Amino acid sequence: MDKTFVIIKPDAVGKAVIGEILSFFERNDLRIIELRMLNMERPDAEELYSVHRDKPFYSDLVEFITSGPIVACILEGEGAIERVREIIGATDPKKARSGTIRAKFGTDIQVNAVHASDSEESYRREAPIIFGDRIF
Ligand code: FUP
Repeated sequence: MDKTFVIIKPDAVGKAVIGEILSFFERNDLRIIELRMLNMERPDAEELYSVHRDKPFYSDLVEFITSGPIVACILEGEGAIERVREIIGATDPKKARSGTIRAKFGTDIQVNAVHASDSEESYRREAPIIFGDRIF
């Protein structure tokens, strides 16, 4: 079964919509098979966003994701990576299709409620940052 990695970011945790966001996934036949609330360590945040290391927004991104508690999970279901990307919507909440998580809960292109792996390769790099290699 396909799996993907999701983070509910500090803004959404602060808005107390963890349950609502998890419900989006459960309603769409994605099962939560790992779930953890934590404060992300800075080196882990740097690894999560390593593909953006050279971008101007990189340091703000690391600051933001380490600014408060997050909820990380692994979701399982057919076509999980692609389907979760559909459910969360475009990176910029203003451009996200209505009915998506980012359209409903996101604020702007950085403060956008959730992260989800965008490929199998990303999933294999990102999920162990929080859950270790035992998930494979
Ligand atoms: P996504 O995969 O939809 O999260 O989007 P990206 O991988 O392109 O971006 C990763 C994170 O960088 C986003 F969650 C928000 C942030 N970002 C900015 O802060 N500014 C930008 O111009 C683009 C992305």
